[in-house]
Amino acid sequence: MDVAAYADSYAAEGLRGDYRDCRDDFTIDQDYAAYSSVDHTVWQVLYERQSKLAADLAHPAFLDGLRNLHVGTRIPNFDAVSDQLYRRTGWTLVAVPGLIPGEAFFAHLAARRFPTTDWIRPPAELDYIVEPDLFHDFFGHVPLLTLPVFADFMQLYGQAGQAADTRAQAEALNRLYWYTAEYGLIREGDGPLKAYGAGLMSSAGELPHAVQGRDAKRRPAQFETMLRTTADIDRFQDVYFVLDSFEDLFQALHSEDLPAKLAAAARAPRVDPKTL
Ligand code: HBI
Ligand code: FE
Repeated sequence: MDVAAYADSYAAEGLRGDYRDCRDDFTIDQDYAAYSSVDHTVWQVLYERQSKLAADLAHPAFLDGLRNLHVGTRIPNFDAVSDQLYRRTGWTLVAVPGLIPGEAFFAHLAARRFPTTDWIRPPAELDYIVEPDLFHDFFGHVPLLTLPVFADFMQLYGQAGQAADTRAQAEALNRLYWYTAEYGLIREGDGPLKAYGAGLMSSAGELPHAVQGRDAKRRPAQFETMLRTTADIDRFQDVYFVLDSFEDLFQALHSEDLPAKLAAAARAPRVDPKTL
């Protein structure tokens, strides 16, 4: 889809982001000087709140990433972070005005580029925002890209998206992404339960709920089930899937029978998370 057509359709939904200056791959330049002091303060408030929560609830690799990328109390400069990230796992950040078409998104991931929204939410939406903003994309997704096995999984995800034969298969991949990269939990061996999904990392309420909530439903991460399980995007998840290891996630997409599994999942009936 070309940028102008997408910008018109997307803007029509009333979501933010200025797509007029996008390059053909939907990237823009991060205009660091354009951030206001309010923008930096919103980042600082969210960063300090979520880092405190993440200290106990996030997988250690997320915390290492946050530290190693020197993520701090001002909005990060994407190019500076890309230099660091590239040295670790070959990933770089590209600025985008917001959600971009799946095809462009998959292509960036397949090339180890993470599309990162360039605007941050206003104070009035501090606690909840419908679409991903800079805080969700950066604080939620970027730190774990310093973990080689997860960085490799994210590239495989992009490649799988590019190879998907049908829309139904791409939608099955979206569901997998949702229950892993966005809302995934992990328990390695007899270690503690930890969160790694970006939607959890960037949410003050859902992070403790998913990891410690007695009423949260948790199930072992089963690849085919995650491909088929639907999700409600605007409330806490009905189910959280728990990985045994990041290696399992990588292997799920690395297997040569992935196309057959995707085709089967796309044909199979959807699974209602309430029935799990
Ligand atoms: N665009 N910028 C951006 N960020 C996303 O996370 C994103 C997207 N477009 C599509 C999308 N995610 C999902 O549909 C992917 O599973 C493809
Ligand atoms: Fe996300």
